Amino acid sequence: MEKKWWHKEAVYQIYPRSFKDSNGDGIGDLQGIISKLDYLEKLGVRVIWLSPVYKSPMDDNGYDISDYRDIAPEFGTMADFDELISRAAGKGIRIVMDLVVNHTSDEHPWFVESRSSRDNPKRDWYIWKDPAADGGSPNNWGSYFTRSAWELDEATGQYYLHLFSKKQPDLNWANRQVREAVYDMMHFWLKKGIGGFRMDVINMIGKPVDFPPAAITDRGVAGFEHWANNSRAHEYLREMHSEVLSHYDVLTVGETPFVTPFDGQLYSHPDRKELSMIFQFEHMDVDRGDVSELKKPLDLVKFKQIMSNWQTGLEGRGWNSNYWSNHDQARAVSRFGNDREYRVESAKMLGTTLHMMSGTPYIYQGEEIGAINTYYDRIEEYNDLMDHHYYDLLINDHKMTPAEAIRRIQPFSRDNARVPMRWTGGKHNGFTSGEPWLKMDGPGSLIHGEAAVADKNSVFYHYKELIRLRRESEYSDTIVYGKSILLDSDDPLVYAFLREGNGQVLLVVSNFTGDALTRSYDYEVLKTVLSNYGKSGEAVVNLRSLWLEPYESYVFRVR
Ligand code: TEU
Ligand code: CA
Repeated sequence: MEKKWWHKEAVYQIYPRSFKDSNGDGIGDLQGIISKLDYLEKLGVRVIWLSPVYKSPMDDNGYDISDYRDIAPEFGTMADFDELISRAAGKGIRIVMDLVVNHTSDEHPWFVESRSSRDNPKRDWYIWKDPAADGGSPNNWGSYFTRSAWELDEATGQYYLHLFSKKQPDLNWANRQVREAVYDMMHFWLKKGIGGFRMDVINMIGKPVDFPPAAITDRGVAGFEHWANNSRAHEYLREMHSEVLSHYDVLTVGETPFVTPFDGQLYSHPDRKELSMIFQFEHMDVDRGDVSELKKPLDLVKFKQIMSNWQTGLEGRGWNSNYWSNHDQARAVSRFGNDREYRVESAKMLGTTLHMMSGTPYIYQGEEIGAINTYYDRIEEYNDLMDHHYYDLLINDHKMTPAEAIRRIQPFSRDNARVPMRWTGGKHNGFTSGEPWLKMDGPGSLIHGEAAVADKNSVFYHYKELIRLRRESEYSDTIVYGKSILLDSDDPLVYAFLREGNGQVLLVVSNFTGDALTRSYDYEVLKTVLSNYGKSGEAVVNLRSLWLEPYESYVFRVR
């Protein structure tokens, strides 16, 4: 496999609204990010993925864009953005932008024109259909944020498609002018020297020619068999690669719900010239069922099988991107670890497990200090439009009480990750001098950046070491390019795997429980490369009878 700069980096994701507010309006902004570059440099980060900062009515916090070539005033100006790029470059940090082009905002001038009349030249830039014979929606497709994916436009008597909110109409990628407008806009940002793009739901851009009804309606979002991974999405991505991406040395990561490792090969095999890597979602479903279900306990055997299938599935045939959390998911330590008795231990254990895998690891802001979930008791306190949609379904379709509904919203709410970053102790944790846009008090207030940086044993320094091990240690080559071999796949409590290559064998062992355990491995320890209990470097470990403390995790060099 040809080596790429992003193979050995970890990517740090910033959700700008919640990172750092510089002017007291309660909303994070670009100057706030600039003021924290030293912190990121200290962590060792060389790549930042910035969630959208473009001009937007903020119906979905920036994933609804009304001008692709301007910055949202609440985040700053284009001058602030240019300053961010150059200050980051000064520290060797690249900025990867979010590219949201499956849909625009309904306030984007393209859509305003498109909806103005049936014969407007931009009518075909979006997906307009006549009502069904009974006057209802053109088909039964569902949306992530509303019941139907179709919204009637009274003035022109047609429906438009929106796989997300009705303020996020889907672009018609079958129209060559749309694709050219997107490619031009990508060149605009790439010429500023950005490090690449994270592409929002990019596997949904290829819609079928005939818009058939959904047959699978008991899982996913009705219609996904037609609009997720349609062969046209691959066609457009290859065109985008040849017209835009091939001219730059950049990282591209597609966000792609409903994919298997085989889809992963199609999107990320270098010879196919589509993307560098994709975010898969299979492991995000292990503890999560239908909207009406409570959070399930983690089934570690299933979880390992999924991760391992991706590890081996893309070996030599693509590239993985690995994550436990992002701005749409709960906090990793609250979800897969134990955020009460073993917060620090389990946060480090999760970090070790992820960063020792093959593929580019992603760190979501706050994960590096072991930030935890924040639960609200009333739906009014939640900001996320998806929570409000789910609440409506739970109350009105599933006939639940408000208390029953909230119990289902709390563990998975996207607001868990969107609660602003905590930098210091005291009022609003140094995020803002004003009132934060999302309520941030609660037990999580005690966990903040200043405390983490001051404590040599904090999660922060563990992550710093994980980033260093991958990029610039004697184990780099094995961590980045070694083979992955899952051990004891049936073990429901411990996640153990080998990384082999470059004449080395690394053994990673992680206890996923709050109980002490012993396990046996048929290897001899040459060195303890990493421990989350402060035992790095010690050589006297007997793997025939390995004692593991609660959430204990090791990386050994073995033979
Ligand atoms: O997410 C798409 C998506 O699949 C999520 O909305 C999903 O429902 C969520 O992960 C819960 O599991 C992308 C963005 O990441 C998200 O923030 C946007 O809201 C969405 O697209 C629309 O642009
Ligand atoms: Ca601000």
